[in-house]
Amino acid sequence: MAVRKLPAERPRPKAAAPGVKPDLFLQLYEKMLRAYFVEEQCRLFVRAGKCSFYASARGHEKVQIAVSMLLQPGKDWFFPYYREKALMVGLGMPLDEIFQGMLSREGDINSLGRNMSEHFSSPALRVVSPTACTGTQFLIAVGMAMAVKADKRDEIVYVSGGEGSTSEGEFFEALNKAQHDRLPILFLIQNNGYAISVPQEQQTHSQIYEVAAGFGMRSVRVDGTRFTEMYNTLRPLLQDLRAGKGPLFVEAMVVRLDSHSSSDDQTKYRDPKNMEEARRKDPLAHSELRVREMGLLSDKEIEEWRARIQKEVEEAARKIDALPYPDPSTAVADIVSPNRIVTEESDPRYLSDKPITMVEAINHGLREEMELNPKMIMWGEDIQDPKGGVFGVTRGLTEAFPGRVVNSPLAEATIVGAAQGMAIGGWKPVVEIQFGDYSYPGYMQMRNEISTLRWRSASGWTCPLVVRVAVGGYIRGGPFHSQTPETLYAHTPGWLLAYPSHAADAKGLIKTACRMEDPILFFEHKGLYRQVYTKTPEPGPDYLIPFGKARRVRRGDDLTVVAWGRTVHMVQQALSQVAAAAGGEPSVEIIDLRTIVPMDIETVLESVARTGRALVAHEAPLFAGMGAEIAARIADRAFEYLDAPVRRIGAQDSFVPFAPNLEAAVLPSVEQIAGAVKDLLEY
Ligand SMILES: Cc1ncc(C[n+]2csc(CCOP(=O)(O)OP(=O)(O)O)c2C)c(N)n1
Ligand SMILES: [Mg+2]
Repeated sequence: MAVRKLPAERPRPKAAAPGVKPDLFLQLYEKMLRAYFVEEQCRLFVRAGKCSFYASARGHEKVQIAVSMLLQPGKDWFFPYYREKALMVGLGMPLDEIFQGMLSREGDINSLGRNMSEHFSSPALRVVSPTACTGTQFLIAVGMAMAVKADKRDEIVYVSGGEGSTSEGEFFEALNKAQHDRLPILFLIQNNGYAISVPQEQQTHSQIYEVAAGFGMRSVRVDGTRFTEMYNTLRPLLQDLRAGKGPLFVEAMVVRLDSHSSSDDQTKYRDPKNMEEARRKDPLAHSELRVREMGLLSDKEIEEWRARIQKEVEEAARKIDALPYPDPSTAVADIVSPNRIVTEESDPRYLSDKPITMVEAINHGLREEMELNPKMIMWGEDIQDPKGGVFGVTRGLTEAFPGRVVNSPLAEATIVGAAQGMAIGGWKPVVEIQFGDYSYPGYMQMRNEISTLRWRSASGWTCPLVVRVAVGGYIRGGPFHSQTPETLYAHTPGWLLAYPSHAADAKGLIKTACRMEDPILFFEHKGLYRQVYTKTPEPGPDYLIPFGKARRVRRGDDLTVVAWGRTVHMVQQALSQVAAAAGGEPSVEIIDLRTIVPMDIETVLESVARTGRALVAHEAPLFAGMGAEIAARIADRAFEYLDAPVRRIGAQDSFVPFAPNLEAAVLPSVEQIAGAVKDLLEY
């Protein structure tokens, strides 16, 4: 596609527009040309079948480049979305890197071919790898702005999205948190009037910049296809932002000159008149006109600039196109850190004989880690003193560490999304989800963003953080205070998952979690928090338990029972029942996994190879539960040692009902476990 034919040369008024120097126009024009030829080249790659996802930024390029000129590349932070090639050009991302990302070629620093094209990432430019999810970026940027503010740095966090993405709930959460905390964040909404085929009037009743103003935020609307006014409007506002005057919201009205993406054909839903109107606003054609009107370049010079930049772009494209795809052996690298931090369980060096509860153990572990790491910070619903969490786990910590243990808004996506951003910014968030049942507003962040960050950026970006989650039933909590969503999270690569069953393990594991380099889910069974049978003497401050090392609760020769969390104690009770009935202790080995991811399957297999029988007991529903995974591994690798089928005990495939007898009918019971133990021993 050629740029529209330029109008005949006009008289040359030499003066530039007020407040904008001529060389700024030339800088803008040069970058727009470069972005244009990159788009043209990508279009060719799509046609040749070399690039399967392409989202043209034509029509958005002026605002993107203007912003790149107003912010400070390498100093400020960028959370872009998928339509920002021109921003990358504006920031000075090398053409090689742009084409490596677009073509997924070997050495691609954006993602090593893992993330989709158009999803640019560059640690050097502080461009944080985006996902394809619309709207998730806002909260992560908020978290980064929290980090910048906490560090008292004069950096700005830029986050952008289309107008369609402002219908997502997380957008509103982000505005709320950003304004509440007066964060140094620039929201740039590029309103091109369409979300794929959906026009804005079907999207929202309100004007987007007014929505932001409604949150109390400084908010402006600008014409993103024209430079001078936009530049002059934004410059002082961004200076204020850098000076700490709170967030800024900019709705830039732009046009989408091309289809939504290479998979879309806008002629099917936009009429020719509408498209012609958009073309009349073509930012590049307008800039060429202005450059000529202002006498900055002659026609001949314009032709020379075009030829020079086109050549530069085509050469880079050709060079990268000649590279192979990344080696397939690299496809699953970078999912978790290669550095395990703790590999051996240390001596507990108990502080005294006095037993402590799990609540105390976790609280003390957190306190010790807060003392060690001044960058560790905690938030969650109600966690601040004097309440200290609905279960009291963080009680006393706000007082001990003023400003570092705070209440969050009642918004789980904010809790985990902001944690991710702050972790990227070098802090160590250890946040609380009050009930596992309510982790789901944060699930998008946990499933698509946090989990994939290290992998999708080829370790360019990481977010070590801990999400403590109160889980589990048997507390008469009903369907929405009893869930154990371990399977959901264990099935998401990138997360490590701990699930302790007693006080000493809880302390050793939470301390390790606070030091690890990965996102950690720390499941705390609320039915165990204060149980006498989970009490142990308190391990000392150097006690660390590695992830992926199970604990042998007791030795035995005839059956291996694998459990974790509350079921560990149920298995012990079941064995007492069996012993009472049989008049003697059965020789049963109990293995407490302690961490579900990574799973210490070797200890399980070694045990099953000795006992020849296996039972897995868990609280979550049986269907597709962790028991299925463990049983499958035993069947695969210890089949020849088995003297009986591998059995599983779990909850019924239901929700947890409220009435006590109904709850008991759904969740696994000690009697069921005892029955399974007996059956297997007699098999
Ligand atoms: C959470 C989520 N839902 C749906 C999609 C599919 N999708 C991708 S882009 C898009 C439209 C986005 O429009 P807008 O935010 O206006 O940005 P634009 O593409 O117009 O720049 C949709 C529905 C997605 N990527 N993520
Ligand atoms: Mg749009």
